[in-house]
Amino acid sequence: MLNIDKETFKSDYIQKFIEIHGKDLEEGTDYNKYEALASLIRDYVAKMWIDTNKRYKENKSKQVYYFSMEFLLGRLLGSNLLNLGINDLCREGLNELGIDLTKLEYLEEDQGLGNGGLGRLAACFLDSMASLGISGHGCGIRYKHGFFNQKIINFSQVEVPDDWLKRGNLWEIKKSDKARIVKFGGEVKVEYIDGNLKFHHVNYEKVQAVPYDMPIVGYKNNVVNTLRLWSAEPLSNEFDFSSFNRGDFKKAMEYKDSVEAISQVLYPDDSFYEGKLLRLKQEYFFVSAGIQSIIHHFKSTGGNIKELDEKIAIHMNDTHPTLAVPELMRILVDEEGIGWDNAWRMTNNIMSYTNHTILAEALEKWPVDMFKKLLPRIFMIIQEIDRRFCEGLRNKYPGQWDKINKMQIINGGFVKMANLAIVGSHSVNGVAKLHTEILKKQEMSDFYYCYPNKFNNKTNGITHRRWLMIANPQLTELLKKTIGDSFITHPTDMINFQKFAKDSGVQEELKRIKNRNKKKLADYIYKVQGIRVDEESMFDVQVKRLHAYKRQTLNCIRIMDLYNRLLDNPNLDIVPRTFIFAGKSAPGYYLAKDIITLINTVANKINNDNRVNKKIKVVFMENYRVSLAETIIPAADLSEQISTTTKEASGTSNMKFMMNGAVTIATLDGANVEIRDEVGDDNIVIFGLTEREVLNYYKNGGYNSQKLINNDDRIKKIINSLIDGTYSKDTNKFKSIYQNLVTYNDEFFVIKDFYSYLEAQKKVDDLYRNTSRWQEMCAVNIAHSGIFSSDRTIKEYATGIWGSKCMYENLQ
Ligand code: 26Q
Repeated sequence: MLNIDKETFKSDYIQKFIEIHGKDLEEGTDYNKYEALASLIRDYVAKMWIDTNKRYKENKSKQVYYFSMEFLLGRLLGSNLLNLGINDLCREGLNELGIDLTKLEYLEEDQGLGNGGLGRLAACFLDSMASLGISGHGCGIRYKHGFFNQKIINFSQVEVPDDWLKRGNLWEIKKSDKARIVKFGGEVKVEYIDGNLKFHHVNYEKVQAVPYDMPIVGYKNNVVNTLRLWSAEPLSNEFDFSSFNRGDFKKAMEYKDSVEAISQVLYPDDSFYEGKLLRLKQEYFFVSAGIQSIIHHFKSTGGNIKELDEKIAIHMNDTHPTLAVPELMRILVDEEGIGWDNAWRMTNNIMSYTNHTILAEALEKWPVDMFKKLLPRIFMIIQEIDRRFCEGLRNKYPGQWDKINKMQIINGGFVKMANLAIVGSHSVNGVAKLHTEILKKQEMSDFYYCYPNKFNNKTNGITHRRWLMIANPQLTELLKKTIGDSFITHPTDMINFQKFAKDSGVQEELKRIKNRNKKKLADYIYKVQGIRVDEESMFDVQVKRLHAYKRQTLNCIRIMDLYNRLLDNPNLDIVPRTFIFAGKSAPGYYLAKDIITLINTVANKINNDNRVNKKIKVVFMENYRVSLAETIIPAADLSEQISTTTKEASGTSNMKFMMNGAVTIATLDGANVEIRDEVGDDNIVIFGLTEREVLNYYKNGGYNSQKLINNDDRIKKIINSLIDGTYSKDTNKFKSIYQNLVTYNDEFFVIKDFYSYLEAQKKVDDLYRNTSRWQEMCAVNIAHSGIFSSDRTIKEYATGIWGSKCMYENLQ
C-alpha cells in the first residue's frame, strides 16, 4: 500500500502539473489536470512495479501468462487509486486545490479493447490476480482502434471508429528495446544434419512487434503485475529502398500499411466467426511475440529451458490464442533443440484453455490453403501434432472413422482451432456449471470421453472492487457499516449481510441508495438522450451485446404487448416501469441491428404517447461500454437475463447486477443456475424452457412457432404489428424479425417462452409492490454475491489449473 500523506501528495501533484504542462495549475484545463494526476499515479506505481518484478525474479515464482485477443479494461484512474489505497486522500487533497476528482475521472477515455463478456472477464482476472498476489500477466494486442463507438441515428445503430489514443495513453510505457520479430509467409527448407531433420524458414516477411506495458495494481498489497500489449510496426530495413529511391515509394508504403493493419482494429464480432486472413495474422502476431518474449525473459533471468514447464503457465482465453501451442513447439524444437516428445510434454503442461461458447457458428476454423501460405512452419508443426494424435486415436478407437474424423485437427480442408486447443492443453474449462456439462456431454463429448481428466468447470466471476466499491460507493459504505470491512479482502463474507435482510432500517437504507443511483442515471439519461424518466418507476434493465440468443426481442415484444394492453385499458393495474436497454450489434449482423431499430422505434412511439407514457417509458442508451455499465448497473431494480436456455455460456452482468442489489428475472441458463442455487427460488424469478426441453426440441424437432402464433390472437397482434405499419410505414423494416419468428420457426423459442415470461413479469410486479419483501430480496442477492467475485474464480484457476501460489493467502 502506498505510504503517502495528503500534503506530500498535493505538492507532488502541483510539481507534476508544472513539469508536464509548463504552466501554473490555475491556467490548466480539466484535461491537463487529469493528465497530471494520471502521470503522478503512474510514477507512484513505477517503484512498486520494479520491486514486484525483482521479487518475482528472486523468488523464482511460477509466472502465469493470460493470453487474450481482448482486454476490456474501461477506465483505470479510479481503480488504480482504489487499489493503491489513496482514493480518499487524493479526493481531499485535490478538493483543497479546488479540483473535483470525479470530474477528472470522467475525462478518461474507456480502454475498449474488447467486445463484451470475454474481454471484460480478462480485465477482471488481471485485477484479481494482482490483488491475490499471483504473478499473473496479460498478453494481447494494442489495437489502435478498439471496439467502435455506437451512435443511434434515425433509431438505428451507426458505427463510428474508436480513437482512444488520440490524446495518448497515460498508463502505458513503450518498451522499444523489447521488440520482437514475427515472421509471415515464405517457405520452409528441410535439411538432414547428422541424421536429424532441420527446418529453415526462408523468404519470409518480417513484422516488428513492439510491446507497450501497463501496470496492473493489486489491492493494497504492493503488487504490480504487467499487461503487455503488442503493436505492429514496420522495420525500416524491410523497406524496398531501391524502389523508394527511384521515387516509387508505393511498394514501401504498401509494406508499411500491411504491417500496421495488423494492430489497427479490433474485430467487432463476438459470436460469429469469419475466416479473414487479417484476423489469423493478428492471432499469430501477438502469440508469437508473447511466447518469444516469455522465453527470452525466462532464459535471461537464468532459467533452464528444460524446467520451463515448472516455471510458467500460459492460459488461452478461448481459441483465439491457440497458435501458442504450435509456436511454443516451434521454439522448443527448432530453436532450442529439444526433442519432439519432451517439447510436447512441456507444451501440454504449460498450456490451458477456456471455452466461452457452444455456438457452432462461433467456432474458429481456418482454410488450409490460407493457413499454409501465411504460416508454413506452424502448419507443418500442426500436421505433425495431428498425425501423432490421430495415430493414438486409431489405436484407441480402431475402425471408428467418424469419431476420429470429428476429432482430427486438420480435417475437411480446415485447421480446427478448438481441437488443437484441447489436444495441446492439460486443462479445458467451461465458464459455468451448465456450460461445462454441455461441453462434456454434448459439444465436446468425444474429447471428454477420450480425456475425462482434462475437463473442468470454473464458474466466472467479476471484480467486486470495480463493480461494487467503485461503481457503488454508498452500498459499499452500508456494507462496511453493517458487517465490517472484511468482505473487501474476503468477498464471501458478504454473506453476513443476510442477517440484515429483514431489518427495516437496512431496507430503508438500501432503498435510499438505490434511489440515489436511479436519480443519477435519470439525470444522465436526460442529459444525453433528452428523455425524462420517472425516478419512482421500476428500472427494468437489459444491457449486453445484441444477439438473437440473448433475446432482446422477447423483452421488446412483451413491451409491445403491454402497450397494447394499456391502450385497451388505461386503468390497467401495473407497476410503472422504465425499460432500459443498451448494447452494440456486430456491424454485419443485420438481424441484431434490426432489433436495435425496433427497440428505438417502439421507444419513440411509447414515449410520445400521452395515454401511456406516465406508466411506461423505453430508453435505448447509446454506446454501451464499461464506464456506462458502472452508471447503469447500480441503478437497476430488475436484471433481465433471458437468453434461450443452453445458449449463454455464463453471463457476467447477471453477477454485477445481483452484487448491486437488483432482483433477477432469468431462464435457467449459464451462471443464472448458480445464482438461483445461491439465493434460492424465493429470491429470483425463473421462467422458460428447461435445458432438457430445449435440447429435445433441437434434437427431435416438434416445435412450430407459426402454429402457436396463429392459435393466439394476442401474440398474433404483436407479431403482425411488426409488418402492418403500426410501428413503421415501411412495412419491410422489421420483416427480418418477423420472418425469424414466423417463417424460420423461431430458433430461440421467443414465442414458446412468451407466456411464461409474462407470468414471471407479473410475479415481479407483485413482489415489487411489497416494498419490504422486495428490499429483502435485494439484500439476500447482495449477501450471496461474494461467491461471484473473480477472486474466487482466480483462486480456482491458480490451484486447479496453473499450479501457482497466491501470496495474499500465504499472508493470512
Ligand atoms: C472470433 C473469430 C473472429 C472474430 C471474432 C471472434 C470472437 C471474438 C469475441 C468470438 C467470440 C468473442 C467473444 C465471446 C464472448 O464474449 N463470450 C462470452 O464470454 C463470457 C465470459 O466467459 C460469458 O459470460 C458469455 O456467456 C459468453 O457469451
